Amino acid sequence: MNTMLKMTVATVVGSVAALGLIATSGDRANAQSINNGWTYQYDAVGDGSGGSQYDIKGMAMSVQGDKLFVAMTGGTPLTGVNYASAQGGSIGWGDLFFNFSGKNFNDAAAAGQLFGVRFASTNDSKVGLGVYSGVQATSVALQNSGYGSLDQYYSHSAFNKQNTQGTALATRNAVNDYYGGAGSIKNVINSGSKVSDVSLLSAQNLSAMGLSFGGGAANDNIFGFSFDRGALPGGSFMANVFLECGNDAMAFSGSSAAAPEPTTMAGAALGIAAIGGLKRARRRKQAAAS
Ligand SMILES: [Ca+2]
Ligand SMILES: [Ca+2]
Repeated sequence: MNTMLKMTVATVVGSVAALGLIATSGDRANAQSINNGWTYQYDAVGDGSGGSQYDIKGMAMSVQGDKLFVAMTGGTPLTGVNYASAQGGSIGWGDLFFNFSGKNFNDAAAAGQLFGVRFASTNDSKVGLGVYSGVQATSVALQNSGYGSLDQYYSHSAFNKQNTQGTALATRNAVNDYYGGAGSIKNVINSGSKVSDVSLLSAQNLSAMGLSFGGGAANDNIFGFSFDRGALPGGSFMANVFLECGNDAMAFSGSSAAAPEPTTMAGAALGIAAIGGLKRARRRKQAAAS
């Protein structure tokens, strides 16, 4: 390998390292790796206050190409359940949050490290559809005939059980540790910077992609969405969604590789251009010598 080529490769590798793109081990023990296929996690059945139409059953994720796909299933339709006294006339899904910081939910938001996705056009989120960084969250639970706090939800003995936030936060203690205990249920984005559009997917779209929820989640409402994988960092994360009323919720613990950064692609392209230049120079030299 000639000196110039060595320098080019070293520069590209150096840029990748400097950008933090080399995968680091996650700090969440139960994070499942998100790859081409679907990774499924399930929520407790029967922990939806108000009955089956407020019972979240499961969530799945997949990384394909430059997109992250998310699928959800439960008794609540994407457009919510009609409810006259609720804000907007319906009680539906809140926004989906992503936290790669290793901090709890509130600390991640305070540090500007929380991401959020508004995917439900009829919910009471404070931002438009899309993916947001630097997210601050707020509660719309009381405007949707819901719960003032997690403690209020758990005061019903029927809901004070395992996996009320799925297997990612399997106990009430784990839930309190993650969300910061007795405060309001922060279930929608209040503010943030938009970093990607979101594309909605029907159950048929998802089925064609091989999605198949198991067990009690198979026959519920199924919907999903995708967005630019580069909108989120790589590594281990905790994602979570509450219904607008806080009647049910689910967390999802995963790990995904960072998307290739455009700057790295530019660096690689420069490297290839440099190699091309060397070859052309060598050919000219050979031509001149012959
Ligand atoms: Ca549930
Ligand atoms: Ca739940």
